[in-house]
Amino acid sequence: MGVIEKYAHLLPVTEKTPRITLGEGSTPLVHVDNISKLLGIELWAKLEGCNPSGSFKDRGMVMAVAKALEDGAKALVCASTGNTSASAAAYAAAAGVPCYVLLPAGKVALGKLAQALMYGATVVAVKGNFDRALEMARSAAESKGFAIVNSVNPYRLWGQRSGAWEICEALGRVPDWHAIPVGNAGNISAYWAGYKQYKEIGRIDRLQRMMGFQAAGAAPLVTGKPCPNPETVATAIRIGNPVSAHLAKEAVAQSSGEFNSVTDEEILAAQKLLSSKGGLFAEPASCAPLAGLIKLKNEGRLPAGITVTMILTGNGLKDPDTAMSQVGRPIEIGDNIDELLEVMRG
Ligand code: AN7
Repeated sequence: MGVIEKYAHLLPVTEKTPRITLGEGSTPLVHVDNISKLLGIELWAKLEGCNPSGSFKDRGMVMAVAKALEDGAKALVCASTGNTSASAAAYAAAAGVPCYVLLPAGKVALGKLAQALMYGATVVAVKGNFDRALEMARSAAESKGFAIVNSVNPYRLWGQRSGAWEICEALGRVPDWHAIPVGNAGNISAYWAGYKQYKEIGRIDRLQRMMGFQAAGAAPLVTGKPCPNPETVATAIRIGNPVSAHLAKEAVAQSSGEFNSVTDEEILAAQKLLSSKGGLFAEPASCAPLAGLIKLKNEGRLPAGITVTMILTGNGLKDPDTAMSQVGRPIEIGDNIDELLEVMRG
């Protein structure tokens, strides 16, 4: 059952809203044993890379596209650092509507680009950063009367609330900390709204601290001002002027949370650790929270024994180039057993 059908009672859907789905949502929440021990906490990872297009974006996209269809939209438009475009293109393909995606030229991970093209979207590479591409997408959507499916579309954040509901259902309570990467700041805002909604209807009895993590080269919510030239290896969160900054600030303030930044080196080290000790391969942006937890632990600011959920927002397969830049190459041998046994001697 997809997000719309499963949570129709909590979402702004009507009987006219088409119950489209590609099987999004209901992603696993797994206890990361080795890294929990390393950090002295109970660390849970929400595997959003298990969504149909490989990222959390599908939860909100299914709602945005369903509502666009309900309203008779002729086409979808988005700007994206990659995952939104992959998700929009997938749902547009299934719904049979044209989709235009604007990407910052040369700054989108290979897997995401392959997806948008394979799903059949019209892909436009803009010589500018994401923030500029989003301005252009909004303006084009308005003049053409097409539906904009970035997180400025309120239905996106509605659908993304479902991640919070699933965490409460899986844990039977809220975590102490909710650790999440922050780019355009929609997801942290959606999770906060989702947790608050669950508290209002009595499904949980308290709320947790919202801990947002940004890349040091694109950390407007940490520095408190827009970043004109964002730069980070975590291209998904290479965003200098988040459209949902106000909502994210509110989430952090209301929950006594924090924004923290981590360097690219810390992000890549966390990605390698998560893969090699946790068996979980997430894209660089998704590893900003783990990098941040490690940093807070080193600074003596990670309380022992707390329960932390971290959202692994995108699949590691999305960005093979960054992964390959960190690891060695396979050991090449001839097709004979002696050479193989030599390798296995260690
Ligand atoms: C893997 O696809 O903005 O703070 O255009 O792909 O809600 O923006 C992606 C963002 C975190 C940040 N992790 O979430 C886009 C885009 C991954 C992401 C984020 C993104 P928001």
